[in-house]
Amino acid sequence: MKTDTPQTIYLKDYTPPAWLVDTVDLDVSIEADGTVVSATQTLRRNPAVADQPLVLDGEELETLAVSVDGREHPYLASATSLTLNDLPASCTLRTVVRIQPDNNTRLSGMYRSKDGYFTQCEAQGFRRITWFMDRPDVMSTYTVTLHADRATFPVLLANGNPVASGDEANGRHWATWADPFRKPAYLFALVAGKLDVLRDTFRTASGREVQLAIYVEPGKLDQCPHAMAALKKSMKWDEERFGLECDLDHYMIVAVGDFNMGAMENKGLNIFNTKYVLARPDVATDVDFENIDRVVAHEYFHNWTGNRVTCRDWFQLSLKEGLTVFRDQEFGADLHNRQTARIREVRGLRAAQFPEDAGPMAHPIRPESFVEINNFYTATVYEKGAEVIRMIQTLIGRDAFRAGMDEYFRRHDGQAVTCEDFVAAMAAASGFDFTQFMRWYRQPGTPRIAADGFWDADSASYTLTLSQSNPRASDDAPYLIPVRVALFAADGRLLPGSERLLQLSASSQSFVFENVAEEPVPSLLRDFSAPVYLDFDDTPEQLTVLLAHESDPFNAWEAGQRLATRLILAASTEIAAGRTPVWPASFVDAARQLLQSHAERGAAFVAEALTLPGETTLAELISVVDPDALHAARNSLSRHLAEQLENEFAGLYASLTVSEAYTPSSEHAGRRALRNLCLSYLVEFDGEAVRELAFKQFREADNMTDQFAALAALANINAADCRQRDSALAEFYARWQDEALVVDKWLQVQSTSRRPDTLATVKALTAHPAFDLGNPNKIYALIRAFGANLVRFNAADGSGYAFMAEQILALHDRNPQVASRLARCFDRWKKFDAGRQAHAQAALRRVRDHQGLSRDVLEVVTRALG
Ligand code: B3K
Ligand code: ZN
Repeated sequence: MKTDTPQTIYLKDYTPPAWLVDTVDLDVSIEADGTVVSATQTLRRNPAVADQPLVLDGEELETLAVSVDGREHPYLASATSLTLNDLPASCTLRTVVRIQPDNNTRLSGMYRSKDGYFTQCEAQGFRRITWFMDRPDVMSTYTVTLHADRATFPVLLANGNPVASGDEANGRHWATWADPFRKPAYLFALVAGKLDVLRDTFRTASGREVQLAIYVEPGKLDQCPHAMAALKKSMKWDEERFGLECDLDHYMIVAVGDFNMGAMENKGLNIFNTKYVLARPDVATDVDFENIDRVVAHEYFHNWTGNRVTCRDWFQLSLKEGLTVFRDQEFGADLHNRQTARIREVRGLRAAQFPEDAGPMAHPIRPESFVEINNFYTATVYEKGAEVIRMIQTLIGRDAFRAGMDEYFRRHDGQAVTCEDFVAAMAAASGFDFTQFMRWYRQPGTPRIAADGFWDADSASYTLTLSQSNPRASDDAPYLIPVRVALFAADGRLLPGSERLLQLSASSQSFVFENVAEEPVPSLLRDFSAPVYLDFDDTPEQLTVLLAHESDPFNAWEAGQRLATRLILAASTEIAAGRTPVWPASFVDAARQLLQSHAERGAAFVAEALTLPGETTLAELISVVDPDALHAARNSLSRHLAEQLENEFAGLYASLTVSEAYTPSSEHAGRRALRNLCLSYLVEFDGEAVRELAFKQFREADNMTDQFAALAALANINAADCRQRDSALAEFYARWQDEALVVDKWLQVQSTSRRPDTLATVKALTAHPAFDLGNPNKIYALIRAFGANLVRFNAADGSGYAFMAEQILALHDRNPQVASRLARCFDRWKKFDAGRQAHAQAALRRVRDHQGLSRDVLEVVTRALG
């Protein structure tokens, strides 16, 4: 394997393509000694660009023939490019290459999985299939013919519509597909395999009938109906909310167990990780069901935001990803529970994106440079990108946002465009000036807002002063930040007329509220109106008022999180100093009231409100993190709540049982969530009675949500004599060993366990038959999830770091994209003490200095060490 010479690509260097490709004809023949790809492209010089040779991208291609207009033509080939000089202004280029999908362990390009051949071309996988200008601003019309053995690969699929098919000699067959829509190469897909199919249809608002199909591993059809229902709901929702109809005759989803990411929006032929397709109540949890809704919708929504209008270059990735995440979030909120959806989005943002934005891989939602584009499919581009879109909607309102979307498609349908083009359409539709707002696209780092309030009794006015800063930004210029605010009375009443959307545009700015007759309790950043840190010295009493009375459920939840955060951080300092933390009765009282209010406020909300902030989120708030003290502090608060509220938890546990047959509805899911939260508090005591309680739930559950919650509770128990823990883990594996996605859960429940011996367990599991270094889901479940286990990964002796370095090196050549994601586990190494830092640095150096390290991993570890 050759060593890549890492090259940095810059946004400022963008130039349009010198050639345009109108049509692509692919003939793909799957044979015993490889796959032969004959590609015929009709080319013409781009009239807008000065004459240049034709330079095509390629990777691991064995070139068999090259001809121009039917005649041999000289060419210059390197490992990654094919250059042709002296071409006529328009011509037909034919190349024939052989590729080896059976040896493709990177899962980029065309590769073999258990049930057949699959492709993944975003971002730059098409060049691993044939010579091509592999860039998103080259859009062409594709026709594809596949040939393969009929018995082994009865299903032959490509983008678009089936045109013709037939038999060939030697038991082979062929099929031709034509995609009427121009598309960039990254949206190309093909599948050849032995698969079962679930079919359905959807009639669009204008009366067109779309054929729907979900292809899965034989025997898994009973796990497809939920995804099919999600697809139909998404199609309807996009018509209603955005007036966007499906433009296809055939919409196919193919599920594959070996896949680097979640799913891929290839035009008319989505390829999905099985994790986001397969579901049945006994094998998938409520969260799995909801994730499937969201991911199916996400890929479907890309058909407009990504495919009809695509990205000019890869720096614009957030143009399609931020917008499409925003769309799937809105769909999920409408379908399930808007309140808890928002809470979970923000929890996720704080656990993944805020740390990323403070670490070595920090980048603007539109990066300005990269070495390996696959390293930039990040929480920043996706989730912060979605927050930026949400802020646009907040600033101009829902109706103007819809008008802006209409304008975006009116202007750019069929084009490859930039983030500026999107914002310009929003500006045209709303009249809003986004000049200052564009800073959100250009700067890395999470801005901070410091707030200060002053109530003046004489004038009955309240002055709120907001100041902003972002130490990671390249200069001090202020952002435009929407800040939703309301004022409450001490008894919890909303002060009339106090609900406002403030536009913070200066470094420091004061906002005056009139007719405020009493000292108010301010509620800032309602519904998390901007992705920022808020520094405000609110008192525990004020937060308790908001937790109990704030009518914006997000900020009610947020008040509880702020209270818990302060207590845990203070306790962590106490514990580090060898003292025992003391917990205030007021917090326990607030928690008790929450539990008592579950009928009015909703079980799902109460479950979110009583889930303490995660260790990774808390660690971001500390300058030098002591992971053991932080872990002990958080657990100590859980245990304290469990002791003080034992009766409440036990009572609710008994009364919240869902007696109806399982459905993943948000109402039932909310009840299960709260009941299982009660269980997780009860096991804090770890006595025989609660072990039995959890074990009974484990054994008797008729659905995976309850079974897995019980297993997770038991898996955290440290006592060596806990036979229920050992039995549950053993029984779970024995029962589900043939369900790959459930085995992933079994691995993950062990790699994320609090137990001190977790690393030893994880190491042992790497040798278990269930583990497979060739399968990304297994690596994510066992290795990457361990890397997110703050207290165990960051063990003081450096054992977690050394283990991770080994795993990265074992994988970097085989699958650079997945290895690079593992390397991201080191992002926050500089937040720990000198001893841990020395261990982490040694591990990172060991990886960096490895001969022939893949470009993906090299970029991540170089930035981490820099
Ligand atoms: N667009 C794909 C991601 C492709 C990842 C390439 N490394 C999934 C999605 O966002 O829908
Ligand atoms: Zn996407």
